[in-house]
Amino acid sequence: MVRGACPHDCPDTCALRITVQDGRAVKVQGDPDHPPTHGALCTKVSRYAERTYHAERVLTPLKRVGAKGVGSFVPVSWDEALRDIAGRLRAIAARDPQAIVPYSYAGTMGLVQGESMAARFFNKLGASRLDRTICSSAGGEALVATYGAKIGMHVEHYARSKLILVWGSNSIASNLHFWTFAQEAKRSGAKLICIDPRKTETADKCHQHIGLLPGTDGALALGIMHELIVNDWLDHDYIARHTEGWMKLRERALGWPPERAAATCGIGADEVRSLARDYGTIRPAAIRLNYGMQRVRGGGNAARLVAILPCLVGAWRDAAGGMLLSSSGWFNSVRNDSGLQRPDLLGARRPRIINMSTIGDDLLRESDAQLPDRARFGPKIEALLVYNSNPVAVAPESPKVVQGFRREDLFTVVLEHFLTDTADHADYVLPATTQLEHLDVHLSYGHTYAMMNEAAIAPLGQARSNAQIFRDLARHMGFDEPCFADSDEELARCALHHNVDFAALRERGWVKLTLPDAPFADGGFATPSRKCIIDSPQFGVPDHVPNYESAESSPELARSYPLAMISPPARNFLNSTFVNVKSLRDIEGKPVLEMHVNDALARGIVSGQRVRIFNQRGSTQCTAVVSPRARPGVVNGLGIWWRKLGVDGTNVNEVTHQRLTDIGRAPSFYDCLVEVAPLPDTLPRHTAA
Ligand SMILES: Nc1nc2c(c(=O)[nH]1)N[C@H]1C(S)=C(S)[C@@H](COP(=O)(O)OP(=O)(O)OC[C@H]3O[C@@H](n4cnc5c(=O)[nH]c(N)nc54)[C@H](O)[C@@H]3O)O[C@H]1N2
Ligand SMILES: Nc1nc2c(c(=O)[nH]1)N[C@H]1C(S)=C(S)[C@@H](COP(=O)(O)OP(=O)(O)OC[C@H]3O[C@@H](n4cnc5c(=O)[nH]c(N)nc54)[C@H](O)[C@@H]3O)O[C@H]1N2
Ligand SMILES: [Mo]
Repeated sequence: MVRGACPHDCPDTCALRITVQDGRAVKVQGDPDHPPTHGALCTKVSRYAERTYHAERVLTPLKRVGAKGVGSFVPVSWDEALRDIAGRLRAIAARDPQAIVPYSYAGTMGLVQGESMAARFFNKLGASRLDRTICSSAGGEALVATYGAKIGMHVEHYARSKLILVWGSNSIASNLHFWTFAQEAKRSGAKLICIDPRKTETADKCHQHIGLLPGTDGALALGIMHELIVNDWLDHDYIARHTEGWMKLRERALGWPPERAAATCGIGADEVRSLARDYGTIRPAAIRLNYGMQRVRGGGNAARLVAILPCLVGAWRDAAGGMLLSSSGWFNSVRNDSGLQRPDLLGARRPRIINMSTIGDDLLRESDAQLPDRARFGPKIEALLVYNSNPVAVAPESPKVVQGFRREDLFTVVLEHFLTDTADHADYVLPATTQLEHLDVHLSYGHTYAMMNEAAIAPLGQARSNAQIFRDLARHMGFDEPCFADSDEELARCALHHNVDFAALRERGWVKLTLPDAPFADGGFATPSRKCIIDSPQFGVPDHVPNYESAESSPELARSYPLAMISPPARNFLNSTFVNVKSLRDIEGKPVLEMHVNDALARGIVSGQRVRIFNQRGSTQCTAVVSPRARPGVVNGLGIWWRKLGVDGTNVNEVTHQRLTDIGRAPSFYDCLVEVAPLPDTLPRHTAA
């Protein structure tokens, strides 16, 4: 048995036990001793061995021979690939290293196989820096502005809550191990309320579902505050001692009676009233906020408003009350990012920053060296090195992303397990190891344990770990600082400060941080004043910020494209990962669009029919499912399919846009108007019984 950690971008970061027989991983199970994992894995990760031994794994370096996007490659040796890549990068760097851009996200959340040797490599090179905003930076920066860090409740304590608001989270699909604690609370009599435009499988299991319009959570929070004020359900002592700026927000909230909030949210005023009564009167009251609610223009403001709620009612006084959006900030004092990433290798250089969420536009931009400094983009992007991400499938507004990746004058290297939509556009694909084949150290954004992942098996074929590939590239570039020789094990040892006992981490597989049970019972937020910041010096007093695209904010656009589309994850995929694992794809079937019966009827659409989703940016085809999971006016396009495994070689990001959130420069995937039309002659055929 080998101890591992799940590498995926998920709050749960499960502890794994891998059974190896004759050098082959035969079983991947959850560690029964690790409290949050509790011996259980999701369906996807229990199939991890199937993914690792998949017949289509890329196991040798590949060089492109066909057109970009077609996916025709020939195998080449590591030496040939590395020499050619280093030569190409050296030539570009000689003109301006900022023309080289790293593109990575959380394909693995590991500290070693994420930004360690890779960061050292790009720092030394002086490449563009990447603003990694594609997922959580709106809510994350909102939390930092409010609490001073991304910190909150311990997940285990939800088991004792009496009220749980599951807010913008399909926990059963994407935060299963929190859900186990919520179920325990439910069995002990807690009330569970789900706040989500989609009636998810999680909503089905809650006592109440509030199906608001996407991007209206700020208005709902203000409506709740109105009721807390007028019914005097406030904890005046907590507010006075542990918050800053309440009087200004109080005044704003008084302008949001339930009727106004309800009209904005597209729900009933009684729903706002009863939600506020529950929140104002049931103790302990806990909120599990998740990132689904911040993928809209006003996501940052909305997250701030929700984060303020537990202070207003003093919910933090109890360990089983408060809120959790992310726990990652609890690790700030243990992670050694600068040791791992070596920003000192930049010297005095401060390369430009490219936002990963606007890669579509940025790949299509020309150099504009003649413009004044402030407006400058800098050099045209000439090379992209992609690892731990599949941008052609996951980045917004894919018509532009694809056009960018197809540029003949762009040199693209992709480190991957599979020929993804992105890898299909590469000049070189380099075979990377999976979590079973390499060493890593993990932290979590849903619990408070540091985790170890040992290599369970030898790398398959010629696969190399990301850290190894960047070590090899550094050697070919002639980078001779000793830090470029650090092994994966040395990187793992360097990932955490000495306040975490590395030997104990290795021995046990995980180490829990020492933290107070009720972290803000007596204030003590991570802000300079130790108070919760309501009136932020940077962002002011939070407000409801309407979507970019909605009947409220863009009535003209809404006449042509009257349906709001959200595109949350399909349960059996992890973003675009696992879409090519057949047993999981079989469960999901095909790309679907859930529609309310009224919206379907109005368009002559029936369940099972192929439809076209379109707007001014593009169009994508999928199968309509007329379903109570969709509310009127909102359609749910479950993601994120590989384009080439979809219906017409595209996916939902064909229609999403690149405009950024109010806080955190993040994409607004769920702030998107579309129209849907049936495709002729695509009714499902019924064979006579
Ligand atoms: N099975 C599975 N698990 C995953 C993932 C996956 O792809 N599949 N992805 C992982 C990743 S990268 C992340 S970031 C997390 C994502 O998990 P979450 O943070 O939970 O975010 P989403 O899944 O985007 O959305 C969660 C819910 O928010 C709802 N939602 C959409 N718009 C709004 C809104 O405006 N307001 C409110 N209140 N709700 C809204 C969606 O309908 C959805 O049910 O999950 C991780 N876990
Ligand atoms: N429309 C829409 N778009 C979305 C979202 C949405 O809800 N709706 N969600 C957004 C969110 S929350 C996120 S986080 C992003 C996610 O976007 P990405 O971070 O790109 O996530 P994945 O699609 O899972 O792709 C990760 C890739 O990394 C590869 N990988 C895994 N481990 C390793 C490794 O060790 N080495 C190397 N070299 N490769 C590895 C996997 O094979 C996989 O192809 O997508 C965003 N896009
Ligand atoms: Mo994410």
